[in-house]
Amino acid sequence: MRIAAALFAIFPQICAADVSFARYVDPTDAYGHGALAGGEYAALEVGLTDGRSLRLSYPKAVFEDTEPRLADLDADGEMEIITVVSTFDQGARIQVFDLEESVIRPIASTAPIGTRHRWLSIAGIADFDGNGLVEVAFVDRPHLAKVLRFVEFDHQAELWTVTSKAALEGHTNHRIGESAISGGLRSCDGTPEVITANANWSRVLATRRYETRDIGPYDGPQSLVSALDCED
Ligand SMILES: [Ca+2]
Ligand SMILES: [Ca+2]
Repeated sequence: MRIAAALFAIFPQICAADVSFARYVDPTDAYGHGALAGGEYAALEVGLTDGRSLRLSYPKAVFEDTEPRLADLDADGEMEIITVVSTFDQGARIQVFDLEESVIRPIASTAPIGTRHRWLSIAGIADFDGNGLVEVAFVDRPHLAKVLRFVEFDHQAELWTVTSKAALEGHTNHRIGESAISGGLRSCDGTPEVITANANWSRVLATRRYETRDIGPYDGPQSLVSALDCED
């Protein structure tokens, strides 16, 4: 027992490797959507704090996103990995993974949009309504439906639940064919807000606690950058 305890003290990472980084790898045209330029990947790579790296891929789906996002959704001190997975026949969904004994494990997801070549773009991750649980904000079909959705992730007794908290029409954060997602998360006064453009890219919108307000004209990409910098 003493030896085991001593080894754990010296090499805690052997017993508790955590997520160090995550990235999408292996760009692919297998899905052939092309909405997000350069944004379709065959695999997710997760680096561990002990130096190892793991990979995960799907036979009939791709990662369709700019980058995986790390956030501790259940406040247990370990990062979850938030991704966008697009299946060839059902389109995009938010897919969350964690590490379980150094295996990338899918733990929670939204329902897929339901149609091939229909996408969603993540806008921000925070506790947007202050109830202690984290929501992921995303634009559902930023070129078509343009709905800003908030979904809450809750982890209780080994069970993850995903709950829709709000659906607000008239938002977008991506133009078809661009490689980046525009707007995002800001917190100018301690309350998280999502910055988006309105549906026809003429106004900048700020949404806090599921209420949207118009904060000025959209005069090009700099308008959203300035808003993220709390300059409105
Ligand atoms: Ca966690
Ligand atoms: Ca919340």
